[in-house]
Amino acid sequence: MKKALVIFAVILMAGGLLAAQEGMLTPDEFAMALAPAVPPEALSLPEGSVGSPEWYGTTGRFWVTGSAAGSCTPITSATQYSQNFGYYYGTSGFTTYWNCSLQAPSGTLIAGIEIEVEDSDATDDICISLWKFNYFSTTATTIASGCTSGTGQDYIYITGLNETITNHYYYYMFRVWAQSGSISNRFRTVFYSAYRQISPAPGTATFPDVGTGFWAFQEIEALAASGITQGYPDGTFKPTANVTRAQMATFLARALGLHYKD
Ligand SMILES: [Ca+2]
Repeated sequence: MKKALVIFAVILMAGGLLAAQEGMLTPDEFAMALAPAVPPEALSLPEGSVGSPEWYGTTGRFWVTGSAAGSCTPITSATQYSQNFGYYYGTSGFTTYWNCSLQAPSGTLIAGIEIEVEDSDATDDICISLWKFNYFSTTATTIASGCTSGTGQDYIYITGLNETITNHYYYYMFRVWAQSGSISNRFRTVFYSAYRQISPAPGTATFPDVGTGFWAFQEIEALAASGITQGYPDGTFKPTANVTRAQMATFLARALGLHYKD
């Protein structure tokens, strides 16, 4: 009898807790709220590019593709350029060059680059470099570079890069060059693979109740810097308080940049 009373009391307490939390997100609702509401490609990818479903999150690698026709331009007008089934090549007989744009949001971690090529020239090769230019000093730095070798190679893939895009100081560009300037060395598509990152933590805290030693300090500061969270009117963040549906709706609308149709 006593045991039955204890069980009944526990059930009552659980019911009370559930009632107290009415209006808050259940775990399932929370997971659904975080699921992508728009196709990943609708985010800030450059025109003509394709992002993989792994665009979200900091652990999933994604690829961005640029076609030779859409992203690359020859750098001299004196050289004749031609294309065949989307492949670009020079016709001058000497080395020909193209510049290809690379657009990525600041904080993107470039992990690798790839170029689709056709090399059927036993003597000369086709090469690619990834460069960054400092806006203020106009100096160029080579981040990665590679060439085909011999014949039969149909791509160049360079991995192991660790370059964080910082658009405030640099702009980025692929340089492609074909040593023979003939159809024997041609290219069609350039790629980069990357990861998203969370901004490094600042030196001082925005909220007095989220100090620099708090376990979620970096993430909360990143949300605040992005305008997704603004804290309470008294300036605090209340990191251990529950999230209401209204607060979650506000976070999601700000994070996804939701707006009404034209
Ligand atoms: Ca070759």
